[in-house]
Amino acid sequence: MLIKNTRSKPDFNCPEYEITDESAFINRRQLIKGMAASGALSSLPILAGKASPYSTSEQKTSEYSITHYNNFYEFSLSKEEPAKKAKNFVTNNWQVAVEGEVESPGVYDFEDILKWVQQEERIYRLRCVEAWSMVVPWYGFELRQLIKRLKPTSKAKYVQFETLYDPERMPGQRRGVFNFSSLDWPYVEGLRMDEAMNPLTLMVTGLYGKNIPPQNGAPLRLIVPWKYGFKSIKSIVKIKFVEKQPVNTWQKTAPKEYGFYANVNPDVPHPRWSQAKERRILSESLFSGTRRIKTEFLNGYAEHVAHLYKGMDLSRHF
Ligand SMILES: Nc1nc2c(c(=O)[nH]1)N[C@H]1C(S)=C(S)[C@@H](COP(=O)(O)O)O[C@H]1N2
Ligand SMILES: [Mo]
Repeated sequence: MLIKNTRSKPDFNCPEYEITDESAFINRRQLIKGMAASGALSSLPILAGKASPYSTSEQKTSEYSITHYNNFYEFSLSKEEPAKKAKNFVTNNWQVAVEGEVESPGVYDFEDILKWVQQEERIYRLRCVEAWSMVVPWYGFELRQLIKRLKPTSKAKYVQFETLYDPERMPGQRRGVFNFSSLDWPYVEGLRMDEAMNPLTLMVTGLYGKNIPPQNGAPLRLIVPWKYGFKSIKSIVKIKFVEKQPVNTWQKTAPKEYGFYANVNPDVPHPRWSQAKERRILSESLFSGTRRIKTEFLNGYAEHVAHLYKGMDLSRHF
């Protein structure tokens, strides 16, 4: 189910994107030869831009599992329910407020933000703190493109994000009979400025060649692939540049169990369970289509981001 949206679909030349690196390389060489002959070399960067050095070549999780096994507490506490309960979540005329230590504060139309940035497909791992993981062909843009455009001031040390608060449209935000609601809304997350500026940090608008479905965080969500899934906040309506480290929702809910950094780390156990292994969900079956594998430090992205945490005690800054 795809929400009807005025914005154009991601324009992949090959939506399946199934070609291997090797065949892409061969095709590219043949193309270069062909283009050199025809004198059309100038069109090459379009092709080169498609093979992101950040993408993994691991087997992708099925589109069905990615869109039917979700964590989205604004809709439900169960993982099967968000797909059903978010089905009619309409994201037309979405706006994003930009606040705080920034030269260009304001309320921006999502459609306009898309005009400022360059979008591309990247295949990233998503690793939940509950020890399941997926490999997802995301589509979106580097957060740093947006940050550069908004021009934070020198006081901005962190970026804070907020999800929509609208109990009418998000049933998980309504209070029950005991006036109890699962989390303190709105859902808040944050990154240190250098983490936000890292090229791996994506603002996601699509997956599997389609607009991102509501249960995965339409129309705009964060993906920080070296951190546990809860950092990757969905359905963003506010971006605030701040001086002090924000308190994120899970840290506020259970400070002994969840910290600000939430870097994937097999050597730092969660207080109630080991984090050394994960269950990779691949096919549509959550029972047979999974594989138990070792979790990698920084979710396998250490070469790109380990330098951000040099000299920090990662068991203390969990
Ligand atoms: N606003 C909001 N963002 C959220 C969550 C949530 O409940 N609300 N869940 C987080 C968690 S715990 C995970 S693992 C990922 C799941 O993303 P997915 O459903 O696209 O796989 O979203 C994260 N972003
Ligand atoms: Mo998660």
